[in-house]
Parts: sequence; structure tokens; C-alpha cells
Amino acid sequence: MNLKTICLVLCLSFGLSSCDSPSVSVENPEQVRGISETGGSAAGDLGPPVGEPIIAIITSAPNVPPPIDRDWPAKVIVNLEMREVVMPISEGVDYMFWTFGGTVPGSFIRVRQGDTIEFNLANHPSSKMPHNIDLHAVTGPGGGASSSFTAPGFESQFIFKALNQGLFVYHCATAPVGMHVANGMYGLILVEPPEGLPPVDREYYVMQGEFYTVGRYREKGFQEFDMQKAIEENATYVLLNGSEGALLGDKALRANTGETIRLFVGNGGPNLISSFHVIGEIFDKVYTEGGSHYQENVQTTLIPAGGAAIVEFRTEVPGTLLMVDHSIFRAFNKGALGMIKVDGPENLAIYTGREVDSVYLGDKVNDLSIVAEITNSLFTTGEATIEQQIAAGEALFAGTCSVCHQLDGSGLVAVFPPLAGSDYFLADSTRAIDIILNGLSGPITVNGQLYDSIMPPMSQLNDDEIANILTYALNSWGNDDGRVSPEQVADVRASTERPPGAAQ
Ligand code: HEC
Ligand SMILES: [Cu+2]
Repeated sequence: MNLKTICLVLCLSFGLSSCDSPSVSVENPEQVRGISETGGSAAGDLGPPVGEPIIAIITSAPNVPPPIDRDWPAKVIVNLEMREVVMPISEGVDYMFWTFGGTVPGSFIRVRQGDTIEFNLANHPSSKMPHNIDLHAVTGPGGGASSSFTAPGFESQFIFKALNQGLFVYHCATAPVGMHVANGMYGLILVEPPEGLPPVDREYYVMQGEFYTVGRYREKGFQEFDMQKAIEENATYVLLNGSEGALLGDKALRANTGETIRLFVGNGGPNLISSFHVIGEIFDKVYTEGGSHYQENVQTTLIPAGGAAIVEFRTEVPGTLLMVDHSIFRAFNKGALGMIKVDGPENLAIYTGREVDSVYLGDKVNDLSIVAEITNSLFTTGEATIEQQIAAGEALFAGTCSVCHQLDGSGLVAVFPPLAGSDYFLADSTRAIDIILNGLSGPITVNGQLYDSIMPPMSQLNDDEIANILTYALNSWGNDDGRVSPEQVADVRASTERPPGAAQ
């Protein structure tokens, strides 16, 4: 036992206040200089671990383990199990995720600078692949990867000291590395500074990552990983917390007005960098790249693949905040969207506007459960009922068509033709499929009124979605007949050529 340890033990037992400052070995001037001038890894060795080993509390997203209430370096035991599990990636779409702890992103690990971490990594016997872990918080070759190669049914152990404070990504680094990361093998480890982070009201864990599937975005059923798309960086899904809807509807993050929120935001990649933004908020502080200095008053922060940031803000007014990758097609066409629901009294001096509406939320308002219900029943019965199609179509119509044709289908005289009671629409529903897929331009007459405008093609919608929208429109606002099936849409899609520039 060296002098410092004795001091620490004494301090702990007697509660001496001199323990509150980081315990630096005074015999080593290098170390002292390290702290006062640059911080860094030299400063992070706070001596050998003190006291009984502690089993780390690890959590799955969006939850974060409690702040560390300890002012000495400890030995911390982290037990993490890698598992390959089939889970939904979107409504009605399943994917074989490879995980740290059974979830994507992997379990959140929280330690204190100077802690000695005993890492026990298990690979579940049902796994098909060997895995390992590279923690960016490790000072040492491979970040643990070379010591942690673990075959299915085996377990490995290595020990490291967390010398640098910060928010770090960990990921699997087994070849082919890109494939393991693309399948969801990443997570975050927070190394708290010795004095801890300033207290906040709520902390959450959000991590972006993109997925490459053989089928198109939202194509139903089990989807395989697509290596070629991954090499081309042509993501099918860009997601927050591993599945579309992980942070929407009932699963939205919660807060009250007047609270301070801290988000630990990571980006697993494997390829894309994230332009992380919260629609309706300004970040009061961003610990850029997960480091120890913060920038203030930030709108959008860049999070590299294999990097992280800590963002903090205070809620002022009630409503729904939207977390997005501001590479905005990713948010609205690939899934990179999450919600924070803020409850509390209005504050009209700060904001008088109304709740975020269908312009932003589209089909994602509250209706994911409906869409999920219909797709579930598609799996069990092979076919959705007309009621289920109408219910799913209503949400999609609100998000996609209502900006022009209006929520009640009435359109806008001489600008957008009506769908309610439209002689043109009701005359031919196959033509309507063609209009959605390929767009419409030039003069048409609807209920005796001339329209000469342009509707852009919406072929990014899949066959189910178009069938549901049209079935809804055929049975709403006084329209009382008709049904369109995904097969009919598929036929029209196959037999007509997309106009240049339209999604395939
Ligand atoms: C950006 C505005 C816009 C959006 C969004 C839009 N449309 Fe249209 N739609 C139009 C315009 C404009 C026309 C008339 C085009 C013309 O004059 O040739 C039209 C025509 C139509 C027609 C034929 C005319 C009629 O009223 O019977 C149908 C059917 C239709 N749209 C359905 C849809 C559906 C379903 C959606 C959602 C998937 C949709 N539209 C989204 C603007 C839009
Ligand atoms: Cu792996």
C-alpha cells in the first residue's frame, strides 16, 4: 500500500475533505503538470483501485446508469453478453441484429476516470459468429479487441484503466469489421471526470447507426444484410436506437418544462456521420466529440462515425421535440427520427405556436401502433382486413397527401383537386395508383373544374402504403366504395416506367 492509498483509505473512513480533490501522486511532478496544463491520460491515473470491487450497473437505451457518487478510483466489473437476435427494424420488418447486451445500441457503461475496469465479455452459445470489443476508452493496442476475441459459448476477460474522461464509443472489431458494426455491434461508455458531471434533471442515451438491407426501406418480412449496399454506403435505414419507432409515440423520451436534459449521443456508423439536431430546441451546451470542453448555443452538432457528443438543453415550453439527423432525407425517408415529449404549462411569452403537426410528423404521429397492427396481422393471416388498411392509410394520407389535398380531401379550388367526391378519382382507381407512382401534370377536369398543375411522383411509398392510402381515400369523406391491394400496386409499378428522377 503506498502513501496515497493509505491517505485515501483514511479519508474514506473519516470523511476528510482533502479527498475531494483528485488524488495525484505528489512525488510525480509530470503528473501534476499533466493535470494543470492539459489533463489527458497522464492525469487520469489516480492510483490503484480502492475498496471492494463494484459491479457496474449497465442499461439499455434510452436509459442511462445513475451518476457515479464516489470520489475514489475503484475496481469496476463489467459483465456484458453478446447475442445475435432477430428484432423489428421497422413495422413488420425483421432483421438479425448482432448485439452487446441484447439491444441496439449496446448497454450503456458508466465508470469514473481512474477506475480499473475488469471486462468480462461473454458470447451466447446460440451465436453463429465470434465477436470481440474495441472500446475507444481504452489506452492500449486494439482497445481491447485483441484480448477479447470470443467464440460462441465462450467468455473472455481483460482489464484496463480508464485514463481519459469523456464519452466513448465501443464496437465489435471482428472481421469483417464493417459487417459486425453494420449489424448493430456498438454502444457507449462514459468515463466521468473525477468530480462528476454537473447535475441535470434527466439523462438519456441515443445512438445513431445505419442499416443495409436487401429489400427496400419498409419492405415487409425478414430482411438480410446487403454487403454491396454497405460498401457503397447506400443505407436503407438510418436509425436512432436501432429501430424505426424506438423513440416515437409511446416510446418517446419524456420531460417536463423547466428541466435540464442531457443526451449522450453516439454514432455507431458504420459509414455515415450524423448532423444531430433537435427540432424545437437549441443546445445550451455541446461537449463536442464527447470531450471535456463544451461549446454553447449550438443548433446542430456533427457526430462522426465512431464518435459521440454530450448535448444539454433546458425545456421551456410544452410540446413534442424531434431528434433528427439533419441530413434530412435520412430523417423522413430512412427513419432517423425520435421524439421528446415535454409536458407542462404554456409559456406564451416564449412561444405561441401550435403543436408540431403533420408537416413534420407525417405518418409517425401516434399511429405507429396502427401500422404495426396491420403488418402483424399480415404476418399471421397473410392479408390485412379492409378496416386495417383504412386505419393505416389514414395515418399515411395525413403525412403524405394532406398538405395538398387537405385532411378532409376537399383540396383547394383551382389549385389542388379534391379527392372527396372527385369524379376523376372515383372513375378509375388503377389510374390513381399510376398517379401516385408516376405523378400527374397538365390539364385535367375534376367535378367540372379545370386543374392544370403538377403532382410529383411518390414512388418512394411502397406497395402496401399506396394500397392503404387509396383504400382509405376510397372509403372516406363521403366516398364509400373500393379497395386497392398491394398486388395491384405492384402490377402498375412493374408495368409503367418511372419518370426521370422518381424513386424506383
Ligand atoms: C404537392 C401537392 C400534392 C401532393 C402531396 C399530392 N398531390 Fe395529388 N394532386 C396534386 C395536384 C396539383 C393534382 C392535379 C395535377 C394536374 O393538374 O395535372 C393532383 C391530382 C391527384 C389525383 C387526380 C385528381 C383527383 O383529384 O381526382 C389523385 C387521385 C391524387 N392527386 C391523389 C393523391 C394522393 C393519394 C396523394 C398522396 C399519396 C397525393 N395526391 C399527394 C397535388 C398533390
Ligand atoms: Cu461482432
